[in-house]
Amino acid sequence: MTSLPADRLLITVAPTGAETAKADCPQLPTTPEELARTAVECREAGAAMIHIHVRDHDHQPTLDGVLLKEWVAAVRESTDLVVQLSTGGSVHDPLEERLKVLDAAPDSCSLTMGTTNFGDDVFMNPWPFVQDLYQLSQERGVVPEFELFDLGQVHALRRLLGRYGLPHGGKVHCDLVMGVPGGMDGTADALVASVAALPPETTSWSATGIGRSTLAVALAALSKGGHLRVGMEDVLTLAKGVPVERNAQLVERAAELGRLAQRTPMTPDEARVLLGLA
Ligand code: KMH
Ligand code: ZN
Repeated sequence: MTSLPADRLLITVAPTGAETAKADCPQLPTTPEELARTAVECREAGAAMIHIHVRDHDHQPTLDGVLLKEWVAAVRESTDLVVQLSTGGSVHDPLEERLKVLDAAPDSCSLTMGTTNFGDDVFMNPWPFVQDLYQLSQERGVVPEFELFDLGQVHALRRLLGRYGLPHGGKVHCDLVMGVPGGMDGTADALVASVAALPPETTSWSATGIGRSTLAVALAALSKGGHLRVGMEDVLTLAKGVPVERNAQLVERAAELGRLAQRTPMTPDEARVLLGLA
């Protein structure tokens, strides 16, 4: 398989994140066993890739190398999902620790293209770090997903590709992360502006809208032919006052929106073709 039917829809699930406390949301998957169960359910619902943030035995965010490998193995043993590790971690993680995430040998890693105000915190991604992480991903054969929180970061991606060339596998996959307090708005207008500015090397892109912006962003992304990322990292309610009980509910909703737009969820093998992993 070298190319995909045009109707295929990549659904990525981001089930955990680093921001929500287990005590506030007991249904958040924060152990390898919970992650494996979540992965199986989300695969059945139409997800092809999983974006993972790891938690320690106290359910706190961690970049511990042993735990990272354990969580990657938990997903690989239970599903065929494409495994993407977050290199963003939490806003408190040091940059050196974030580079070491690639030691866990994921298929893909997130790579945020610039520093962003993140609520009351700052998500640090200085240019030297971005360059180091990108070159490391090329050396290790890990396919990056470029996380774009604002239009300036789209420009930075053009600069990065101009300086260092294409990622391992030759494909350029981006994810617009919208509606973060400090980043671009989660609106159709912001999505259209970002998509128009994507580098010409871009081969695929998805979008995710944080919180209340999730549906506006998903519908705009489908209208523009993009892919979707959903999950409890970004969204904790299905509607006002209706909590998400399982990540698979968000994947099911994304698959249903896709069906209305005449898109078919792609399999993990198709996602491997899309991302240059096949
Ligand atoms: N948790 C945020 C600080 C990523 O995974 O690469 C960063 C984040 C992006 O979630
Ligand atoms: Zn993340």
